[in-house]
Amino acid sequence: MPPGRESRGAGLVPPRTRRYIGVVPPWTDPTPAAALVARRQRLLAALGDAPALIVAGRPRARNYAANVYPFRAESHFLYLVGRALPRAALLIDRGRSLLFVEPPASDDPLWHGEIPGFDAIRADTGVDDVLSLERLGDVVGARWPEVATLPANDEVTAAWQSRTVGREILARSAAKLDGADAKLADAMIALRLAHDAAALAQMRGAIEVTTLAHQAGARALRPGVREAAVHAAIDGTFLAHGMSPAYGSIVTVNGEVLHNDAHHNVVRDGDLLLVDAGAETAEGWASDVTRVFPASGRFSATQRAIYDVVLAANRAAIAKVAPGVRYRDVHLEAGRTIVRGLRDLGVLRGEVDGLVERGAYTVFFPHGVGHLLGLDVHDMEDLGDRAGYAPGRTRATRFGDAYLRLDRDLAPGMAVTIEPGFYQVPAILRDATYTAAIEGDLDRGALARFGDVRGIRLEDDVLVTAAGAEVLTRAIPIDAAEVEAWMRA
Ligand SMILES: [Mn+2]
Repeated sequence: MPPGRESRGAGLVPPRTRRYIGVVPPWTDPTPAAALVARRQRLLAALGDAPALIVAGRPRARNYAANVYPFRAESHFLYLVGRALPRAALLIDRGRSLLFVEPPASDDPLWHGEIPGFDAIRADTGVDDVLSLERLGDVVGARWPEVATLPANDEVTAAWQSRTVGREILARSAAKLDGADAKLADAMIALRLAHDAAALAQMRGAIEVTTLAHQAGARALRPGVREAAVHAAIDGTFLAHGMSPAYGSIVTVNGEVLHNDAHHNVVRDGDLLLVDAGAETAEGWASDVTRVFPASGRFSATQRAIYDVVLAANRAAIAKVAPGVRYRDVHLEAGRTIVRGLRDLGVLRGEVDGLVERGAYTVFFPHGVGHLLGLDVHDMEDLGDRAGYAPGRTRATRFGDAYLRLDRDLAPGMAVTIEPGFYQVPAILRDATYTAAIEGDLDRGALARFGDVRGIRLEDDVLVTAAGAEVLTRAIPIDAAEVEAWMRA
């Protein structure tokens, strides 16, 4: 459905009437203790008597120890504890949840203000008890070999955690999960694949701020500005609402560079600006949205033609999202729609089926149609493909399809992105490795007419529901005419 006024979600006032940066910001409430208790109980039920330790991780130094990057706790810890407590560890054992935290140093109140006491943390998180981290060894005793853990985010942190908690914690890069660790990972995956109401409240909050951010970016855009100015409007909106970027915001006139992190280019009249930016709440819940804006405020005819092909792929893929549908088939539906659209524009020749079989879409759409979304923008990819790929399924070997990050049967409560694209990547188009299979079907003269389109990606966040799908990002205009109107608003 086009994102008209009537299609906006309950509680979302149309952005035109809601310019409340610095007035009454939508500030996502912390996940209530009762919801955290319920998550831990579900994990307990899955693990039985097996003890599990989930660590928060530690702040990482930028240069010297006292100057650290903003602390971002491990996502499994955030899922179960909801608060970013540096160096803390949650022990699930014998039916109880024990949270071990580092007691404040005597001069911490000087540098950091008053620190919440153990009782306050217990009430806030609903754990059975909060204890000093140094007691963890005594509580676990001789049972360390039985305690399951999950890999930490780097080797330094893993080594630090191992020393602190008393058993080896694997660095993510070296992780080969087995035994109790694998069982814990699978239990966490099962829990986190189906988002509960509290998770969805966080994600909806992130999306609401992302909506404001994209609009702020669209309003900052005009010929002559630098990408950096639009980037600042977007990330500034996240910060103004107590959130942060869920990943490095992509704001670029070179949309064909998939993960472009440069922001120095001056935007010219006639450019398209690709914006892939999503907010993350204080608890780590993410959104992930891509839109494409014409610098002049109007798409050219050629830009509009390709835009509508990508939009058709976005809509066809979303229309396919429903419980029981294999996500790979959603990806293929997007690819097929891209092929049909390019054939109708004369860029490709021949039958759609044959073109799809030969991978014609991968030349222009060389990535997967999306991924899981939740606490991580690629949710649970800290566990590799264990979360994204159902047991027995593995990545395709063909270029393009091999980048598909998710191949599960969809189920209610899953959140996924749908993000087809069209890119003219010189490194692909000039290399027969990628184009040989379709060279005879590719009209390069026709393609050249679309030279003012370097990259277009249209990404929505979609919740799988019992009835089918809910587009969580529907308040962000995607229809080309509505995007143009939004820029003028
Ligand atoms: Mn994405």
